[in-house]
Amino acid sequence: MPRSDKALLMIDIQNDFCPGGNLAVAGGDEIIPRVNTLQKDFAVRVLTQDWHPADHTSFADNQDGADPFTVVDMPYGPQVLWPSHCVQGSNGAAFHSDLQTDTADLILRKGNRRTIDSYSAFFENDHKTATGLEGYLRERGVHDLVLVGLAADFCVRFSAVDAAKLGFGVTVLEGACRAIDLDGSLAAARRDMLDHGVKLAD
Ligand code: VGL
Ligand code: ZN
Repeated sequence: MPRSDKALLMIDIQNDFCPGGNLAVAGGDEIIPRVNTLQKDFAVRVLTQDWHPADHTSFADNQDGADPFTVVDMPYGPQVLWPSHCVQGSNGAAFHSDLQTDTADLILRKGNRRTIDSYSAFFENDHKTATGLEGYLRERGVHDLVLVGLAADFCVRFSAVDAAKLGFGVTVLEGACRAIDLDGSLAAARRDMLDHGVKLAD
């Protein structure tokens, strides 16, 4: 029997983050067989789903003439402008069809408010507005988390750091993640996770 106080957090394994998607992460789909197998070892399984309205302010398309992958200042801090991705209800926002989703306890959607992005599964990018995931995990008796998914240097990173700050034991399985790696963002993410006590394993 898997330990009841351990949860597997599967971050944003969606078509737009896989090859052919609007914000494709190299090799994003390669992690799926391992993620499916891992689920058997966890009593609590959570999927997150990036879920933006088409007019989301993090999309370069919605910021006059701005190029994707540039950074702008938002009221809540710096924000990378992304190609439009994971638009609510679109095929790009759907989970990859090879991902086993029937086995999940919870699907948490994030980034659904127009004017604020949410990389972390716990807090929006103001680092204050809670998604409710902390309460869910605590009420389920979860103490330890294992994170896998996309992208290692954005949503996995910020979810892992927030979880560690909240006092969960956190491990990121790097072999079951893939990164965007924008201007050294993967190295910065690894440093940040280690500095916050996140364990990095393969
Ligand atoms: C993500 C950029 C924008 C992610 C989501 O899942 O890492 N990255 N939205
Ligand atoms: Zn997004």
